[in-house]
Amino acid sequence: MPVSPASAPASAQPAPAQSGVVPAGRAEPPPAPASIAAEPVTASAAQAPSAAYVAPASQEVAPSAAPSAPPQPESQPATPAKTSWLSRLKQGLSRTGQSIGGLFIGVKVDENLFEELESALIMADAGLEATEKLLTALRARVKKDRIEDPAKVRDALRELLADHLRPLERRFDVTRAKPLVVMIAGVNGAGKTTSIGKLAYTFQQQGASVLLAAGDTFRAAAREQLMQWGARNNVTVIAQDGGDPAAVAFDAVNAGRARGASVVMVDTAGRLPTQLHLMEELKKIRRVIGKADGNAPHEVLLVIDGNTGQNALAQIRAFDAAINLTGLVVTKLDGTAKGGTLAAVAAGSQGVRPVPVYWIGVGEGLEDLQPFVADEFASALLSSGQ
Ligand SMILES: Nc1nc2c(ncn2[C@@H]2O[C@H](COP(=O)(O)OP(=O)(O)OP(=O)(O)O)[C@@H](O)[C@H]2O)c(=O)[nH]1
Ligand SMILES: [Mg+2]
Repeated sequence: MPVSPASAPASAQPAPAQSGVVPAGRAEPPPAPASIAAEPVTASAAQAPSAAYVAPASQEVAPSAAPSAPPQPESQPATPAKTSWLSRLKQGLSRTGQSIGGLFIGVKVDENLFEELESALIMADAGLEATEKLLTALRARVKKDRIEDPAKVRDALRELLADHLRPLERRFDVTRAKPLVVMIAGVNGAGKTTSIGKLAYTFQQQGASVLLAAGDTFRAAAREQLMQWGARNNVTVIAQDGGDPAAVAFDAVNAGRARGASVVMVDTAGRLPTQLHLMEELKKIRRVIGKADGNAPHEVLLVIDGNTGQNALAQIRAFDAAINLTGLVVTKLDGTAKGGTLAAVAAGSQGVRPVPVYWIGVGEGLEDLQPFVADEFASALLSSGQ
């Protein structure tokens, strides 16, 4: 659970259930006419005729202060040194016991070292393709440059790994549409809601106004978790008491447009790719968002727990097939994650599309979601943790 807001506005409490809850099994909403889309989503819209798809049930949980007020992270330092999250990443990635960086200490540069490196990369979930590619290039580099110092071999591998990972590096452009509609999906507990909370903070720091949609309508606790993040960041949350997550997403996109929000982020319930009906539901959410705004969702992000290992590839493949991903968020890299998975993604292992990695999560604080930078990641992966 995220930290509770130190001073959650009273209005951030979930409103009581309303009579206008979207009936289960309702047909998909039609595209919203412009006049309807311009309506702000309010609780009173519950009285709207059911034929009109105007936020019949979504509740708006607005922060008590002006939405433009700056976020007030209570327990976070304003600007923690970058070194602090980098060192957390390094520590996290080197804690596996198979630390690749450690292999270079006090050894000779010989075939034995290459073999150890090969095993370590595979153990770190880098996959066969990436491991072979990196080792072949490293052997060639060592030979060509006649490298005899193991530390220099490590530098060479770091460079090769960074080059290998660089195609995954992509800057997230929050201004390329208004509102930029971002749909977030992933398996249970991957860190979706927490990442949305951190991103809300990050986007606000960049001057963007944010609106959140509580598309995880299965659990009241999930809605409340997002509301807490909303209160903490001082942003409005569009939520509904049970009902159809696609309807909440639809309402939120319309609300975002009506009030000129820069970003609308749609949370979704965790699901396994094997739960086919839930994957269908995800496709529906995506489709219905497109009915509220023909170009949306502009970003479709998969959140992956960094500890997932090779199964991450299967997750990416399945979610990509269902909802056409535009980016990844990899969380919990501060823990015991091996981190090599991203090398496997970059290599297109197991038929995965190398989906860009926008952010990596290195902790539970507001500023612990950082842009993925190939150079930094490669350094952390090859650090001996010292
Ligand atoms: N250490 C660490 N913990 C994280 C990170 N990101 C998320 N978590 C924790 O992981 C747990 C699950 O996070 P949620 O955001 O609730 O995950 P979710 O994907 O929304 O979960 P469901 O909605 O239940 O599917 C929480 O305890 C988070 O604090 C991270 O980068 N580092
Ligand atoms: Mg969640």
